[in-house]
Amino acid sequence: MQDMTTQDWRELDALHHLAPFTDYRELRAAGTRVITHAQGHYIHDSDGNKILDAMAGLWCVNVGYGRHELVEAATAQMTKLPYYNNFFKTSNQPIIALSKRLVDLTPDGLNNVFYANSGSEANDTIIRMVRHFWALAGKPEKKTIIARTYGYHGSTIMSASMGGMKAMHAQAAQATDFTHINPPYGFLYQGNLDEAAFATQAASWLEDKIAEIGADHVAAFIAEPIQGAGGVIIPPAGYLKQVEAICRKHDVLFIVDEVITGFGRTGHWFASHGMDLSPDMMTLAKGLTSGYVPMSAVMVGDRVAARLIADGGEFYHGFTYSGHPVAAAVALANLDLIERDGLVEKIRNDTGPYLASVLAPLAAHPLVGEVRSFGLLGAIELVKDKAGPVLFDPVGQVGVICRDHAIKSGLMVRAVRDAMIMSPPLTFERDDIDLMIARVSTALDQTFEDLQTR
Ligand code: PXG
Repeated sequence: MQDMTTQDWRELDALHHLAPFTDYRELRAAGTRVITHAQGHYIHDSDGNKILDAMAGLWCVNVGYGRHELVEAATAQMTKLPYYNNFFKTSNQPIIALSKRLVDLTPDGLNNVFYANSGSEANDTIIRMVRHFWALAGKPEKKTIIARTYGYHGSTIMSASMGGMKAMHAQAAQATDFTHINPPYGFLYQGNLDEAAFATQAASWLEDKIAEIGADHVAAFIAEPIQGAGGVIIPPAGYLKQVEAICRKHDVLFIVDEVITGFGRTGHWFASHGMDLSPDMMTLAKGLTSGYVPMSAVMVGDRVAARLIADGGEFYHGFTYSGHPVAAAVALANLDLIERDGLVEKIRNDTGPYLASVLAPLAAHPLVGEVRSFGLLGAIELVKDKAGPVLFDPVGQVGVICRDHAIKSGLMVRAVRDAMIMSPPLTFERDDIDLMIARVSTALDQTFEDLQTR
């Protein structure tokens, strides 16, 4: 396969590979981009393009590419113990060490960890644990889980049903006992309310939903502190704190999905710290290993864990690779790097505020309805008319035009509806942020020009 050309790779890919979240006919007509290698903050393709990765892979390569410490941790662990299961009264040293580390890093009260391989599996685990918990508590009718429109919790049938992506539900992923409320999406719903009033209003949507279903049928509420795949939706200050109080009042478990927001991205180890939350359970994945190998985790709070341990009997759930020693070794090395490089503090005190400051002027661009950021998560909403604002109709096309201009100019960003989304590696320096913003600005100008001639 050494002498294959890019065209050969494309053709072979088109023959056999069904990629995730892909329109196959469209991709086969257009041809895929073959990524060959990556270093630091750049990915390289087989056409020789070098692209600044403003998405950290898919919100996950938080320490950047080519970190030899992670490679060495994997190599050493593979040499010593590449695999052993944790099913039959066995465990392994890296997973024991990682569990202690995660318990120490996450908010108080989350003292037990269940491992899986993806965010989807972790959320499936949560769904089972939550329902099992209420059954053990003698309230099996407490089954419904409330989540939010545009929430993303994964792609297995259960996690996609829990998520709020309608297109996914339409493709055989609408299990029962899930329901959704509107997200605290200020750009669409805030109107003339100030931030505090909007926080209270958005939180009241949860209380309304609990009243509608009846608290004795509601098992849990789950939320991403900042909705990532849904478009970097940043809640008004205090919203989740109010939501947590509503959960407590109605005896509904409060769950946070920190798959994207965890491990420093928001300038705190976890967004829950910055927002002063004490969740009953927490989903972790992506940045846990910086994407070098798959791994996810469910942090289980004391209330749920105590019940499972005391009364649960055998928990009939787990995966071949639950608690994989190589993934655990990589996760530990990754946490070491985040600590050694001071990435959490750097985002909180330097690069996070810097990103906000250089994004702000883009709000003046004729295409831009709003810019927002939180730590190293950023979004630029494109609009047809700033007054209103008036969205494009149909939604989604202009975002793709802008994203494609950005990629052509050497910047990997993502479009969600008509928002340009950024979630760069946590190792981004100010000059990487400058280059990212310069390339996004150029893409905005090019998109604006395209629209004049359309
Ligand atoms: N929770 C959250 C908050 C996520 O962002 C998952 C769970 C599921 O994780 P796995 O590892 O099963 O993919 C995610 C994943 C996108 C995109 O287009 C985002 C994700 C996955 C795929 C695409 O932005 N997030």
